[in-house]
Amino acid sequence: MSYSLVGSVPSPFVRRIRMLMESIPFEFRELNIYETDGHLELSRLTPVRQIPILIDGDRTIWDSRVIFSYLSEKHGLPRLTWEQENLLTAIDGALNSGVALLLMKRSGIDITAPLMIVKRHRDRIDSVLDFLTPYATKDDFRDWNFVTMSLYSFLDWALFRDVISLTERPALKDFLLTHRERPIVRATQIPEGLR
Ligand SMILES: N[C@@H](CCC(=O)N[C@@H](CS)C(=O)NCC(=O)O)C(=O)O
Repeated sequence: MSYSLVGSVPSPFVRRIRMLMESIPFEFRELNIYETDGHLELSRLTPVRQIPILIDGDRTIWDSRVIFSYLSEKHGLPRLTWEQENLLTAIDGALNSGVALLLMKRSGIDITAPLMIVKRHRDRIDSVLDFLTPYATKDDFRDWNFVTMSLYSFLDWALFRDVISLTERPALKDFLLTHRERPIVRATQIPEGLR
């Protein structure tokens, strides 16, 4: 076995790679990036200081989307269509905004306050969820591929962190229900105790 994946259990960027690697053997190196030791190890591995990181022998790959491309090439995974690339870009936009909101919350910023920075991130998430809703009712989103893995990881994480609500979005709730019982979804579940 050659791969090591460095990341944390709750991170949605890491989770989608763990899902992608369901049938690819790897060692999972868990890192708490918010603790001193974890942060030191992180800065040793990447100047960007973000997880996930994939280590393949002498090669280190940063960024989940690049890791996806790297593994796709090495393992001959199906290429994404340009429409799927756009869907991924939309999901990544929402993910980055979700992470930014969580970091603001942890920095003591009220993320319900009428602040421009908060509104920009919230609006981006809402716009992406509006855009994705019609797809969620189509057969495409019943497939299990990197797009649906990414969407599942985002929605489940954002609900867990109270960054979004799906009360008014039944189609997206149904999307989560469709995939919830998959063995890899269960195996990578965010433990309640991590809250
Ligand atoms: N574009 C990156 C984003 C990864 C990212 O934002 N990871 C978060 C964890 S979910 C992180 O490492 N944050 C570091 C920090 O907050 O200091 C990717 O796709 O891998």
